[in-house]
Parts: sequence; C-alpha cells; structure tokens
Amino acid sequence: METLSLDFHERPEPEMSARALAFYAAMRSRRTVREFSPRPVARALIETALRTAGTAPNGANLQPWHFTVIGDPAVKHRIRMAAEAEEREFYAGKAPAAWLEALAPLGTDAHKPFLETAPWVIAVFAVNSFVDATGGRQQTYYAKESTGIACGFLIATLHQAGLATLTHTPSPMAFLNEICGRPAQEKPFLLLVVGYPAAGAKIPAHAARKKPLEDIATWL
Ligand code: IYR
Repeated sequence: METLSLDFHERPEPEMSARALAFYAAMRSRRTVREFSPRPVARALIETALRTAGTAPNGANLQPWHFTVIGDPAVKHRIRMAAEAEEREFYAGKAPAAWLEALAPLGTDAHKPFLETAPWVIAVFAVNSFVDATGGRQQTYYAKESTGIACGFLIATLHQAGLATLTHTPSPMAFLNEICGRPAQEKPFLLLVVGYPAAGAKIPAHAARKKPLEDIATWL
C-alpha cells in the first residue's frame, strides 16, 4: 500500500471549542426554504460546493455519486412537470394517512414552483456500479450512505456560502434518469434546489424546533 503523511493540524483546546461552537452556530441557522428568488447564483459557487461534496468519506473511495446541475429553464420545467405529477398522486392518496399527518405542519402540497424559480436544481445520483478504465463493470459499496454524507457536505457548504437550499425527494424519481441522461445503475437520491430565498420567505415554525441533545444522544 502506498502511503502519504497525514496533514493534521493540532489546535489548542480553547480554539477547538471556539471553532466547534462557531460551526454549530452557523449550521443552526440553516433552514430548508421553499420560496425561492429567481436571482442568479454564480456557477463558481456551485462548483466549489460540489468539490466539497466530493471530499466526503465513502465506500472504498470509489466516490459513488453523480451530480447533474440544471440551470436550463427548459430542463427545470420538465423536472417540475414530472415531479408534480408524482406529487399529485402522493398527496391524493398514495401516501399513507400517517405520513400526510406528519407533513401537515410543514404545509407542503403537490405544487413545486421552486423547481423552476430557483437558479439551480442539482439532481444527485447514488452510483451502484460504473464502467472502469479497463472497460469492466466495477461495483461500488455503501453508495447510499456515501451519497448521503456528500449531500450533507454540499448543503453545509451552500449554507456557509450564504445560499438557501431545499432537499426535495419526489417519489418515485426514476424520471430523473431519463431527463438527466444517467444510466440505470445510478439511482436518483434527491433533488437539491439552490438559490436565494424569496424576499419575505417564511418557514414553518415546526421546522425551527430541533430536538435537544438529551433526546438525540446517549452516553455509555
Ligand atoms: N415528497 C413530497 C412529500 C414530502 C415528504 C417529506 I418526508 C418531507 O419532509 C416533505 C415533503 C413533497 O415534496 O411534497
């Protein structure tokens, strides 16, 4: 195995605490936004956020993710139409009553105008296998987990940059393979809507309530 020296930068403990607290404070202010402004966002910002996503820990370092970044209004329109068709079925009866009840405090429905309003929509795919340099098919490992972590990095970076995001998961999402031209081995994972919030955008109060530490962690 070829090795490299680890570039580890040790910090004094007070600095460690201060940095952790500062990052927590920054992330705590993140909110999922559903009302977007059409204001453009520079492509370079999205590129940096995607490079960050690409640093996520993942199975066997096969980096089993693909991001299709959609800025073309015609493609965004197709995605909106396909997503709304799925969502209409979901809200009109496909979803179990308990699920709809859980969603009620968020006030969501089948209308997804943000898929056209926001400047960028990123379709994220978890890659289950790919064709390697020798032309053989290479299986990946933990594609979903890896892609989930990469999405966390992506969302955190975009928030840190000062942008709003919405993680959107119309179900099923197979239409994304066709629209984005991705092979069947790449499973649609989520749509990330990126942009500035609309002026005066509101969020459901419910979404701002985060569980206290005692409710999400135990110590042994
Ligand atoms: N995909 C639907 C429903 C939905 C599901 C969950 I779980 C949410 O947190 C929010 C919405 C929609 O986008 O409306």
